[in-house]
Amino acid sequence: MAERSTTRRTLLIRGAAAFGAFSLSGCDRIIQSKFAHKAFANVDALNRTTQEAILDQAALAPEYTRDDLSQLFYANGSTDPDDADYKKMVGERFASYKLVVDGLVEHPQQLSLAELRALPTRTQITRHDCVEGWSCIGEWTGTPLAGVLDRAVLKSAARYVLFHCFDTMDDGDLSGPTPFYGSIDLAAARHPQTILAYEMNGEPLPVKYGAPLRVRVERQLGYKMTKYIKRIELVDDFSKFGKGKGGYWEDNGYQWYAGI
Ligand SMILES: Nc1nc2c(c(=O)[nH]1)N[C@H]1C(S)=C(S)[C@@H](COP(=O)(O)O)O[C@H]1N2
Ligand SMILES: [Mo]
Repeated sequence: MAERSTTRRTLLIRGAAAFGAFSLSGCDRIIQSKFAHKAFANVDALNRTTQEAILDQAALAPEYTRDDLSQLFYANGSTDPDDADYKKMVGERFASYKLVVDGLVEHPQQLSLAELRALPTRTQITRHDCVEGWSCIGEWTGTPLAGVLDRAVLKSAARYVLFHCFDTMDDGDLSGPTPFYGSIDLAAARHPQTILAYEMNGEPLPVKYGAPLRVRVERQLGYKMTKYIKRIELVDDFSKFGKGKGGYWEDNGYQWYAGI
């Protein structure tokens, strides 16, 4: 499948077409988050303030048991990046992978997968809700992002965590491939369920789901769960990245704050 070159329209069509398959795949339509969504559909800044006021950002997302795991977890957006540097890393099973943490930090980091695995571990079984209307339950193992930020020691000006990725998106226009990126604020970054996941369902994170490292931001929608992370940059402002809205999907119309 040419997952990389999908436009929003084809994604939406595919999302709708895929609905029928979910009862078979073990994934389901979003139920709980529907109200929050509809109610705050359009306005961005207002949306964010309102949602932050109404939703308790510190509350934990529900956790499930292994019996609840979706038999088939739907994959969305990039699922097989064909970017040259990424392909090379897949070929060597990410042996030379180093997560870079830099920007507004006192101690920039370069962490291999072995080093990330040696940090405190957290496993959680949670429900992933995609804005297109499907949900799947998966088990994620990784290290809390808060601990990684603490190692790097944030400068006081740091306000957002920006994720730079290996994958690029082809929007079908003449501007060429757009690097995928995403961002969250420090409250989301320090939430106890926000982890840099290197395992899914007890196995090393498959390419489809964001190998070698993706973030889980369990109180927000699927498009905030950035996959294929190569660099984490601490910034005071994200307006100078991409088209300025804080992420690839946000640049294409989705809201920056996607609380559920
Ligand atoms: N790097 C990257 N991260 C991404 C995307 C993407 O295309 N590229 N798609 C997002 C969307 S819209 C969703 S719903 C989830 C899908 O994660 P999954 O493939 O594990 O289901 O990843 C999110 N993170
Ligand atoms: Mo999504």
